[in-house]
Amino acid sequence: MRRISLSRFLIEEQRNKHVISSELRLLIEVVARACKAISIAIGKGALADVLGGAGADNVQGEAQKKLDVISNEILLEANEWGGHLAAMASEEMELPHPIPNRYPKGEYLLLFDPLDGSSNIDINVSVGTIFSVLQCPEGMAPTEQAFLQSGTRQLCAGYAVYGPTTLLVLTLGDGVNVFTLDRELGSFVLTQSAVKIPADTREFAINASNNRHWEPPVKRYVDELLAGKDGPRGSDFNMRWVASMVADVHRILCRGGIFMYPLDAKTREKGGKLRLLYEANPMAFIVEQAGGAATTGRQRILELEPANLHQRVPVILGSKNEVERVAAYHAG
Ligand code: P6P
Repeated sequence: MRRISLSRFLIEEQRNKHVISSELRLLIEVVARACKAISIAIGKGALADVLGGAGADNVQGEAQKKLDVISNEILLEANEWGGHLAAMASEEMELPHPIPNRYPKGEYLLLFDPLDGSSNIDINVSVGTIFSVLQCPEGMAPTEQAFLQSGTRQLCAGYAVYGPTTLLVLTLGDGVNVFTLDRELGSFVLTQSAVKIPADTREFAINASNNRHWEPPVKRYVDELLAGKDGPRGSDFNMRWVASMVADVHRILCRGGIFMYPLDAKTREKGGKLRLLYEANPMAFIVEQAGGAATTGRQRILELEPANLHQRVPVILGSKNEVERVAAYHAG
């Protein structure tokens, strides 16, 4: 594996394959730099008084962690001056963040969950940043309406996972590549190219405490896995649930698996648990680019037409054959 920097990778993608513009290349580099700063802030933990609650709830009605607010601020400040964005939207902000008039505006829209899985922060479990890039529609003001585009319109999506190592996982619509933060160099270095998710798996991820709330297709699917080699699947299955989507998705990217946060009696009223625009869509784009599949159970996530910025959606993604089986059970 040639050890090239993220910057060189992006320049070569731009020069040789024309998959990105120089403005989009700048956007990705700025986001990557912000993720480095978030990684450093998280790494200080109790030493820098950044753990614990921020003393307020976010637009989702969830108690904000100090690092939720810090990560959000880092991404806003890193991106607002560069001239590449029309606006930004975040899980932590009710409305889109316009680019201040003192800075030039660009053609791209950046959406992010600045710190996903932050309930794990205080127990030192991996968390991450998820981001997605759209084009601002020609002649449209960069208000909420401009962000309401289906996931198939994404130009780029990625996540950083802050774990034993800090990784940046990126797709430009041309496959999935993984970069590892070299802390001595201070830059992300290409460590895995053209990632492929195995089509089959013996590992599933779901919050099993919701079992009594599941719809019949999900209950049937999970019961069959739990029945193991004596059951209809004829194999034993393993279960993992980190409760940090970035960590669970990254495991699936590395060794296969199926991740499920399905619609259930608890989340039905809200439409699901996870957010479409800055969690499900970027992850679905990455998973499909790695040969996996991503569905609500009833339709392909990337084809959903968003109704609002913080819309929630059921998510079933990962190894293609398993995701298709769950979708078939819903259709049946
Ligand atoms: P539960 C984290 O809060 C998150 O949004 C995802 O990262 C994660 O997969 C899910 O919620 C965990 O939800 O209900 O198991 O705590």
